[in-house]
Amino acid sequence: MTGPRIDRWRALAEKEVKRDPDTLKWNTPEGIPVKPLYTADDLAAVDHLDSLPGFAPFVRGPRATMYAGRPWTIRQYAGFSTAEESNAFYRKALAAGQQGVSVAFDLATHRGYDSDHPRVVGDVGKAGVAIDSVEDMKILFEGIPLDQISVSMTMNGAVIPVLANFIVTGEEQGVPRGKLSGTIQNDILKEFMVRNTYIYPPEPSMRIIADIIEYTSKEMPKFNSISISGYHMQEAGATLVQELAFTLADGREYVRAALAKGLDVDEFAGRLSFFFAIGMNFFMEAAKLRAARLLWTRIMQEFEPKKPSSLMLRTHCQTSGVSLQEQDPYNNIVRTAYEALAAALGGTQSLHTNSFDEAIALPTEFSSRIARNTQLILQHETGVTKVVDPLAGSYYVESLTKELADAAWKLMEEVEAMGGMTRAVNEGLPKRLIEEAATRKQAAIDRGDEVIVGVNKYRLETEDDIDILDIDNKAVREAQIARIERTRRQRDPKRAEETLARLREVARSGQGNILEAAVEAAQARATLGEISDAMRDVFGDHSAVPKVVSKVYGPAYEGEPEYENLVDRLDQFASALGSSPRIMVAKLGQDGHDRGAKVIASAFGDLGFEVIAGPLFQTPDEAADLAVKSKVQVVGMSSLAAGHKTLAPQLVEALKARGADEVIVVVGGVIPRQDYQYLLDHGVAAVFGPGTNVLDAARAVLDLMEGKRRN
Ligand code: DCA
Repeated sequence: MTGPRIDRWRALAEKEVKRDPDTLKWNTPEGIPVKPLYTADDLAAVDHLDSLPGFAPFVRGPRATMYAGRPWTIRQYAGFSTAEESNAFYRKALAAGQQGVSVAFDLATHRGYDSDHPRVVGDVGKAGVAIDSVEDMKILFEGIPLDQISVSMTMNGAVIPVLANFIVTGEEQGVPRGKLSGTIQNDILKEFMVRNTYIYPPEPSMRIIADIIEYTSKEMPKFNSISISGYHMQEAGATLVQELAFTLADGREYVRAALAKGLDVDEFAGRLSFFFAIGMNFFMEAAKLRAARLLWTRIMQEFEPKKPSSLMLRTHCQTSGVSLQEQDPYNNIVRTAYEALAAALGGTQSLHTNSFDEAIALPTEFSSRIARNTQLILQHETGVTKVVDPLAGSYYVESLTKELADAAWKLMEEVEAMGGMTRAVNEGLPKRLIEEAATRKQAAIDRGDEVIVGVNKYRLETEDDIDILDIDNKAVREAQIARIERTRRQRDPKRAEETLARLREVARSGQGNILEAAVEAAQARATLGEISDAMRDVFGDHSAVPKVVSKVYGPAYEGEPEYENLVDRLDQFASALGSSPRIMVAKLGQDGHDRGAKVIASAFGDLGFEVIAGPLFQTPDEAADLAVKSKVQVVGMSSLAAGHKTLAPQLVEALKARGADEVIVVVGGVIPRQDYQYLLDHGVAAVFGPGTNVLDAARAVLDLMEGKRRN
């Protein structure tokens, strides 16, 4: 708005705050300047304003009536160690108002290992359900009619055996594959960027995706072949512009891969789906979903589909895991509720709301109930479902929608200039940009520029313990092994071997469909590990070289005495030592979440440590070998997936066995306070739980090193 009215507002605003109102502008982490006031003038440049829901470009929603016609699906993501326990949980949740199932698998399953594999001793049953064969899958869905309840499965690495097992389970339940509804995540590009539960290198991984799209488009018309996911990018620290741009660019790449198989775009485009995170920047998150639909239509128009549904972006959303805090954890209920509201106002098709204890462990029955009820209350009590896209026309939200769309489009153009997303991922561009954003965010939190209630401000003097779920990983593993053995004993070994040989051949020759071959192997009771290995024989394993960004954390602290003092202390310690102190940041087991490890490695490097970034998926013995070879004083083990009680003591023992008792072991990440003493009793020198300020951690590590040198 120009002219005398806005001048009068400026004068009044200046009087109120006693400074230029332009100083009230807030620059979001995306670099989008947010003004204190938006007016009708801000809409002048917005050209999507007169669209309607149900019509391209779908800014206002993919359906004409949206929630007024049918509310979003309440779809809680869960998996508890064993198929029996998970099944009981799903059945109870469905009876209590949940509307779809969403399966979380354990880390061993994700990475294509059977529960009896020696590399996964600490991982079986952690962070989800262990599935070794059709026998487990049948128990998982017992009493859940697969022709009525849609099932989403978060699986990317071992996507072929898991989907094959699901199809065979349906068949054996009497539900033909054509009637199965649901979604498989099947999004490998983001695994290479942030989540790391990949198995094979990028090229064969892209073939697997194209084969799944081909198979489901022909055989399973009600099944969504992929869930193109930005969620894990935001969790790893991406800004919303990065999340939007890289997710849609991934989508474009998958469309190209399917077209390269000779499919017609209208055969499969309507069954592509998306998955976004919803964090705490309330209006920006709602605007992000609107911008995503706008941009997806623009992208899909390039492929000239005939069906309107091919231009439509449909998405699942999950409230943000990283916004959950260990400190004062009931605050998480409030955070999740606001995030859920943003997802609804943005027009999501399906939603998971996190349980308040998920920052530290798998949810309990109590915390799951609150999470589910958060959505039920939103749907039944608040009235938000009664009107389609209620934020439409808001000066602020419409401006944000456009700004986000423009910024994301610009980043997508960069990716296109590199030759598309597979190339960009191979060259490490998205990973680097996301890691820089994550490190910048950590510095902003550590400095207190970004306030987190109960963590870096308004912290409680004492925290009460909350009840958390503890998994007896050993018992779960033993039970799984017994069942695998039984399955192997009871199957026709010749048939299992023949189907695996056929799968190997389809993988090798490039002729035929990999999923089709795997379905036969699953029918013959080949296990998940055997099916994965048949493809490993042909495709090999992907291994990434860990890279750490530098000079992002340090510059954010330029000139701050607290930071400079620590740098000086480290400098003095290095002089006394004769070299920079060396720390190895280790990731053990099949837990691929490495945001925390990367941020620590980057910040410690800027402070003056020499940092050795260990590769992902090491065993304790491999990590100890690398620590000894690298002559480190400290190993910092980062754990986000509950394997710490098994893996940390094994690491301590492995170091001892190599005569490296003097190496200090510290553990950081998602460690419940209840476990601290156990770790300290087993040779760990310090534990840094969620919300630890990085400078505090560095100071503590330096104290430990100085103590060791004095003794
Ligand atoms: N009026 C009439 N019908 C409607 C309306 C409406 N207002 N809104 C939705 N529907 C229909 C849909 O067309 C759909 O039927 P169809 O499959 O035959 O087309 C059905 O109701 C279900 O609605 P939909 O919006 O597709 O919701 P979901 O089945 O829950 O699917 C989706 C959501 C995002 C597409 C899916 O990929 C999904 O569930 N993802 C979850 C991923 C996940 O859980 N990840 C875990 C991390």
